[in-house]
Amino acid sequence: SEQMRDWAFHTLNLSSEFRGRRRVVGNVNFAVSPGEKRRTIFDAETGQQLPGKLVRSEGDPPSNDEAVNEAYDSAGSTYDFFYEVLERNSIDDRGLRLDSTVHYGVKYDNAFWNGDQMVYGDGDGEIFQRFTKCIDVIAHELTHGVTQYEASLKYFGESGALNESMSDVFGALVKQWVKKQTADQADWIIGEGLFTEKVKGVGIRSMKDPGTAYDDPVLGKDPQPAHYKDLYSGVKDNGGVHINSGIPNKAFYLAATAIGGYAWEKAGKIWYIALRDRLRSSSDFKSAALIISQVAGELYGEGSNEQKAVQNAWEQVGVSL
Ligand code: ASN
Ligand code: ZN
Repeated sequence: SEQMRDWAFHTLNLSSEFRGRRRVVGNVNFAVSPGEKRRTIFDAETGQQLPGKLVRSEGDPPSNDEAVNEAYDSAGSTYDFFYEVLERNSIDDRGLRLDSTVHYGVKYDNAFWNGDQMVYGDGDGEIFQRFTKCIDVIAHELTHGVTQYEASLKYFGESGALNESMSDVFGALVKQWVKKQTADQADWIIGEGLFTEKVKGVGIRSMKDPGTAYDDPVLGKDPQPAHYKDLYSGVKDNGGVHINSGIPNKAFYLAATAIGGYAWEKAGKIWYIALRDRLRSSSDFKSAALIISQVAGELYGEGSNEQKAVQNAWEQVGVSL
């Protein structure tokens, strides 16, 4: 019966508990089959109380509010990407419900994962438009949830920049997967179209050319380095988590384009297995480069073109193995 199949899955899935280091927390649901996503969208109505008023649940028809529908649809695409491409059942790999709150705060210029759910501001309309506009921004926030359940990369310094980079990597991959773009066809811009037309910039970060996404009188210039020699070592931004992520972002871009084809098929899989099974909360760039290169060798063979592409990519950004 249907119920037997669910129990069979969950019995099997329990053994995967010991595959990596897994935490068993959150809203685990034993009644839902793998691949069946559950989304709920809440409206904070410009307040800051979370989660806010429930406005759309799984299977409900679209709302009249485009932010609600964008949060719902892109959370769905992100779930589908992780399930179909990486065989992961939601953020915790146990079917966690995906909760999102839209219209958080007044003119709130950010989106974030708060440890339990996604939260999206409407933007101030001067610099930023609403944060649900971009699927890669939504997938970025959801990936913070995945990282929390897996490597749990400490949100400071190099481990924090790796945490940020993982969110950009899977943010970009979800967008490319939905658009069916190869590594060569993709723009590798995070948050393309998120700025208003007043801002001089194409998006919030470029994985292909870190440091070039914007150069604007109000915002200033994109501060991301593309090479380890330009690592930011100050204390701003948790030790530059959104700044130094340019370095591992560029390494991913270089590896994915050297391998060629759809970036999620090989490069994405290598990075994901490293995130799920190998990286630790205190991993730095050098240890991540080593681990990711090892995973490439395990998946595609020692000395394979895939492994060489990954090793070369890290060397090109100044992180020697
Ligand atoms: N949007 C930002 C991020 O996901 C929010 C933050 O600074 N944590 O990284
Ligand atoms: Zn982030």
